[in-house]
Amino acid sequence: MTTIWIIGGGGHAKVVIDAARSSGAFAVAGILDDDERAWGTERGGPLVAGPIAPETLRRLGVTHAVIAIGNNRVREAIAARLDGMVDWATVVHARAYVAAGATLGPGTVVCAGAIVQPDARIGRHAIVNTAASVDHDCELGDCVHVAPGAHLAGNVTLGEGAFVGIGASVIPGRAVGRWATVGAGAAVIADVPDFATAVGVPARARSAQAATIPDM
Ligand code: JB2
Repeated sequence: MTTIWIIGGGGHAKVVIDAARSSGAFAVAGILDDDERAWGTERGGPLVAGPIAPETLRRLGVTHAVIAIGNNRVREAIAARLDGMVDWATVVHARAYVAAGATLGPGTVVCAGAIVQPDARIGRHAIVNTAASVDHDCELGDCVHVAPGAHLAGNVTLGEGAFVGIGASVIPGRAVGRWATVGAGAAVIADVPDFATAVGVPARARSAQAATIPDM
């Protein structure tokens, strides 16, 4: 069993802690979060021990971690900041299904009820959230998020940082571009360009003027 730390102490952390524990592969040592009001508080057992900083990792002897923050840009930034300092854990809930031949990158989380079918390839720090599905031969880039109940048919491509909202679906073979957003419940039947937002049934895309990058 590997001891891991959870990075981020909000709602998604609860889901990731549950997935990690259920898998039987991990013991959760604690949580790191930059919000000092959270320090010393607990999340279903593990305590928030301090900030997301190299000094904290050294002080606590953190060797393995997973970033449990829903925002794709924030996960990307934290991963870049800590890369090389920890090994990123790949967490699959005991009640998720990941088929033979599917691959999951370091730091990726597959939540309860999610399904990943054969030969799907998923990059680093991705989230396949509750009861989402990723069908055969899909290719998902780093830091994507397939929200709860969203479904990707076979051979779908998600570029780095793409977000597919709750209950949305993408028909076979379509591509959702880098850092694009698919709105809740949308039905994607045509490719979505990089950085665009696509909403509705069928989904219509509008280009973004600029990607919003949250503060670190
Ligand atoms: O820019 C940031 C930042 N933004 C939020 N930099 C750093 N270093 N930390 C950040 N955080 C931290 O992530 C906050 O301190 C907070 O503890 C945590 C985010 O918690 P929150 O509950 O707001 O979001 P979440 O990511 O846990 O959950 C979101 O995503 C999930 C997938 C929510 O939308 C959930 O409803 C959703 N299920």
